Order: sequence, then C-alpha cells, then structure tokens
Amino acid sequence: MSTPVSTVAAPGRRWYTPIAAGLALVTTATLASALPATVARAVPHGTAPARPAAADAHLPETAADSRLHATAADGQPPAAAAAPLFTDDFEDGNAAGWSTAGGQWSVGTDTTRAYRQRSGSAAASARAGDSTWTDYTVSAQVRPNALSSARSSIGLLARVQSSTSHYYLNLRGNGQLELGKLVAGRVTVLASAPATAAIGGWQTLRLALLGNQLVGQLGTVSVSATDSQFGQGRIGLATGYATGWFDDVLVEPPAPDIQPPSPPGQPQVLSVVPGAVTITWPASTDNVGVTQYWVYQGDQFYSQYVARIVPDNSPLTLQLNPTAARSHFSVTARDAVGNTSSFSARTSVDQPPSFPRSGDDTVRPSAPGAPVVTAVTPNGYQVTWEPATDDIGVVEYHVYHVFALDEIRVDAKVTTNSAVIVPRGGYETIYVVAYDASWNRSSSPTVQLVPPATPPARR
Ligand SMILES: [Ca+2]
Ligand SMILES: [Ca+2]
Ligand SMILES: [Ca+2]
Repeated sequence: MSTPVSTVAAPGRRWYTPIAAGLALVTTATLASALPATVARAVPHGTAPARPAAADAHLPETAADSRLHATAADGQPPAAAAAPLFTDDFEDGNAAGWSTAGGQWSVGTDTTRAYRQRSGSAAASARAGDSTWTDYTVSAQVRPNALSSARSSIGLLARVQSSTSHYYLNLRGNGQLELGKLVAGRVTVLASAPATAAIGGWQTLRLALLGNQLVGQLGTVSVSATDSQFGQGRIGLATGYATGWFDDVLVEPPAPDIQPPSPPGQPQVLSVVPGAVTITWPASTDNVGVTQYWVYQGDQFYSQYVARIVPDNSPLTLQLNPTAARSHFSVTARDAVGNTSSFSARTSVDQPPSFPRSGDDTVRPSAPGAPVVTAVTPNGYQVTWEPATDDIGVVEYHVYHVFALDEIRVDAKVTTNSAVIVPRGGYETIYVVAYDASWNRSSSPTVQLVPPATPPARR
C-alpha cells in the first residue's frame, strides 16, 4: 500500500527536525515490511486526520507552553527514525494483538480512533509486541481523563514479563513522572521528577531501554536510572485507578545514546545595549557530548520561540522586540542524536532605553506625574504627564501600556512629556518610566487609560 501512515507520521512532529534534514515520511509499505507478521499494526482507512490543534487549543497558557516545549523536544533527528519494530494507531478499529489484564479496554473514537481504558477502579494493562525484544524505545500518546489521587496513573510498560513484572513509566496523580519496576507485583521506584499533567490533553510518553540504561521522557522532563532486573520483553499500556486514552503506539530500535544532557544553567546577562542583550549560560554535561543549545526567547507570559540554535555557550547577542516590556530567555541542550535536556531556569531583561548608557550617575530621576489623556486624536489618545526631574537630566520616557490579560507593551519611547497611545479596548492602564543618561529609572503612578470625561482645558 502506498497510503501514508499519516497518524504515525503526523504526531509526526516527531519525525520533523527543524534544523537537520526535514521530514521523514513513513509509508505503510515500509512499516509493513518492518513488522513481524504476528504483530498488531494499524492499516489506515484512507488518510486519517492528524491529531488536531483542537486537542491543544483549550490548554492553559502554561500547558500551551509545555506543548511548545514538546514540539521542540519532539524534533528527533532522522537517525532515530529507523524502521519501527511496531506501530498501532488503532485506525483499523480493533485492538488485535493486544492482551489485557484488568480494566475495560476498547477502541473508541477521540479525534481519531484510539485505545480507551474505561474502568478507574483498579490497575489495568494492555500488552503487545514480542517477548524477545531487548533494547528499544517505546512511545505513545496518552490522554488521562483524570488523575484524581496520588495513586492514580497512566503510563507505558516495557520489558514486560507479565502484568505484574515489568518496567513502567507513569504520569501520576501526584504530579510526578515516575520510572520504576514491578517485580511479582512489588513496586520499586527507580527515578521520578515533577511533571505537570495536562489532564484532558494528549501528550507523548517515551521510555527508552539500552542495556541497563532506562530513560523516560515527557516533553522535556526526563527521568533516568540503571537497572538490570529485566533484559527483554513486550511493551504495554497501563492505568492505575484512572481512565484514559492511548494512541500512536510506536516501538523503535534505540538510538546509540539514550541519555539526555543535564539542563543548562540559568542564562546570565553579560550586557544590555539599546535593542539587544548578550547572554551566556553554564554548560550542560552529557554522557557522550552536547552538540547544540536551543535558546528560547519570549516577551509575553510563557510564550516563547526558538531564537537561536548554537553549538556552545559562547556569548550570544539577541535582538529585543522593541515593544517588549520584559523579554525572557531559557535554554535546552541536545546531544548528537537529539536527546534533549530539560529547560534551564529563565532569565528576564527589561526593555532598555533607546540610547547608549553613559556616565556613572546613581541618582534616579524623580517620579514622573501620572499620565493624563488630554485629547482624542485620529491617531490615538494624546497623553501628557508632569516631567520628572534629575540631578543630571532626564533623557527618555517610556510609556507602558497594560491591556488584555495583563499584556504589557512599551508603546512609546519619547524625549518629551507627551505621547500618542492607541487604545486597545477593554480595561487598560498606562504608566510612564523616566530614564536618565545612566539608565537610572523611576515610574509614575499607574492610571486607567480612558478618554477625558469633559473636553480638557487648553494649556
Ligand atoms: Ca489513532
Ligand atoms: Ca547523551
Ligand atoms: Ca540621575
């Protein structure tokens, strides 16, 4: 068959590497040739829709941010996209090849067909694959309906001997990504890390096994351990006192290196000049070597984008958005096969003045007066304020504009005590910051931006 396996290739952000070599499209032909005949596999009926953005659209800001992280983290290199050992996207409408223990498992329709577990009263698992598999990476998209208690969980199983003996990677109701093993029903936690579960949203869990190395990943949160209890076995999906959905199950040969680098240190600001900042950061370490740092920049809340991809932590100069009240920066590290570290802590930089800093004056200006709308013009509201005073001299004023959802922009940079500000609608406020030549600053009171109630008196 020549029909692209769109639901494999589409979550398939996985298969796309923004910087290296683009898109690796897997066809059913290549998948079929790679699959053991006994293994369950999906045969898509036509082109199934890709997981829609709608699954993400309702996520809160922070979750949307983690989605961004996940997108970047999922940019695995083509080298990792070797022929899969196993795949199931459930578009054939059945769960042939899966054996279950506990729970109520069935194939249902979420946005595409997916494997659903509907009983939250106990532990449940579904297992598939080959008991002779040794080193591999198993991944799946999971969507918990709820993780209401600390003991509730949704996750993956690997090197499964039986429903009570295996490794597991669980997202737990206590907010932990947990890597562990079940040996004849007895749990041993091997590693765990905080991970925010986006309840109701799809996310990708991945568990890589290479010899005695075990690495679990959810977005850029990773947990790792060494253990040699189980050397081979099938894969599985599992819930504990929780209901949820699974889709796009994928088993691949492992990368030659499965350990992500340590997170980079918090970025340090080396210098700020008009319109630009220069940063560096403490280096990451890796079992093989760090080959890239991805530097993220944003200027509103948690939204951010990849500003630069660089080979090391040499001082890096980044342009600032001229209306950003505050820009923030964070960094991830990657090794040669695309294993990605967690994010560094963030560093923020306020919008600098538009003139070079000079002198070593340390006395800041007096506070400017509260801005007042004195006229409504075709171009916006004319705003004026009582000038600030300074021992050396005020050089520049910035007018900050706070509007919908507390977004803040520097709407004007002026050398006089007036500016035209465009109203955005809704409740909005403004304030003025005065700078002297040495970039000492002072702020006016914050006031609501409203047109004058009566025509202002002429000055
Ligand atoms: Ca599906
Ligand atoms: Ca590594
Ligand atoms: Ca001064």
